Amino acid sequence: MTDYSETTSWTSFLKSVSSFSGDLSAFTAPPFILSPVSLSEFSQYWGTYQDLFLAIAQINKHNHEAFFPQIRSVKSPNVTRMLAVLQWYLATLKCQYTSRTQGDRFEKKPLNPFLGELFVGKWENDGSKKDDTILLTEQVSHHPPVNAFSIFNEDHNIRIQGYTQIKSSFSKTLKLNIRQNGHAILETNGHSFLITLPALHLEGIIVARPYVELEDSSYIQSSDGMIWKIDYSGKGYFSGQKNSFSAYLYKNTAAMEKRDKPLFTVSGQWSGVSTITDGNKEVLFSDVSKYKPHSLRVKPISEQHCLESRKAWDDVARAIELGDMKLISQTKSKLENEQRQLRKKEEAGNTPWQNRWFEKIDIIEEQIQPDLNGNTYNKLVALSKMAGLSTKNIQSGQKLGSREHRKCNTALHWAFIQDKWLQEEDIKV
Ligand code: CLR
Repeated sequence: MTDYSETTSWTSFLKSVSSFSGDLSAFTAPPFILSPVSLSEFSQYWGTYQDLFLAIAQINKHNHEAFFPQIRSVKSPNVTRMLAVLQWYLATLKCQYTSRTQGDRFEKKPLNPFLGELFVGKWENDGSKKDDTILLTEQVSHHPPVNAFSIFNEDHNIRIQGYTQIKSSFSKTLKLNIRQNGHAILETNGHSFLITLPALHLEGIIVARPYVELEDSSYIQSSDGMIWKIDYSGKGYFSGQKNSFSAYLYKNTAAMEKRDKPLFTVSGQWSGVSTITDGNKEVLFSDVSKYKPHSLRVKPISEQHCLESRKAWDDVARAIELGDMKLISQTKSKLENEQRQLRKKEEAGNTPWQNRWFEKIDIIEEQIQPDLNGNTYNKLVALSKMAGLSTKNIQSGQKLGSREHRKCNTALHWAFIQDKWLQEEDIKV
């Protein structure tokens, strides 16, 4: 294990961090902390556990009792579906937040996606083409950076779409705090789920071995009324273990606000083992290490479009792998200058960049009505309302009455426009 924390490049990096302005891309970090992978690839973590994802769509009133045989008190398909959603969600957390730090690896600074950058791929399930799950990712904004994604499996009738916009700040103790705006919406067979994005921080920066820990709470609101409240904590908070959580299932938001007894409580490590109890017996809920991760199939670079992430960043990625600082900055500058030229041309010609598969929707101006049978954005409004959460452009999962909610006046959200994908001619998965 190399000790990078003693190097002069790290010490000077730490110095530059103490005068941090909020824009992570502005840093010149030493090569050993640079990742050759773009942040636009992170959307794939939502789909890594295909079996758990597709299982959510299989639950119905005839078969639901077969899903969690160890849990005796599950009586309805809706409760079973909520359990399945949590089980899948916990596995996605493991991917999102620990997959890059297995063994003696540590979190690195991902490449900062350019406007219009795309990352697409598919998970091949039982081999038949119809059964593939498709991933579409688009960098829909550069300032501020916003990454939108859509994952769908037509055959199984399940889809998830969402977007993230991260805000970061360094604390005095050199902890990097990350807040996410955005959400994910899961839809299957007439049921929908609003998933809020957790807050997190990076620890281990001083010793040059950063890793993620989640904090505060996030929610999963179901269109059937039930809601999961998930509380996160790290080592030495209310448990001695890293990646700890407790999730409480309530029959509705009112029961959650009144702190009624939850229908179920699941607790343990989101990156490992968790148990479930209905207040009586406690049994195993999930052991993430037992599930098989499915890898995403991405076309070889030679077959990719120039907007596709791996093709666009190829030279930079290679320079990072070589650890050649000069080559890294040369190749990066080339890409960044091209982007700057493009923006200038757009401005001069009054022809702004066109988003590809996503559209920005102003839910205040369009006065979108809460409607669980409407499109995804009517559902966003309806589910947020059920959960008592704000739909404004603030940190994901904030309450209606929160200070942030009262201070913010915009509610612009990114929506996947399926027709645009159906009409797509240049990009193939
Ligand atoms: C992006 C959205 C994903 C979940 C996710 C996982 C890990 C986060 C990442 C998000 C944002 C960028 C991130 C990363 C871990 C480390 C990295 C915070 C939230 C930062 C930028 C690395 C900084 C390294 C410096 C210390 C050099 O769905």
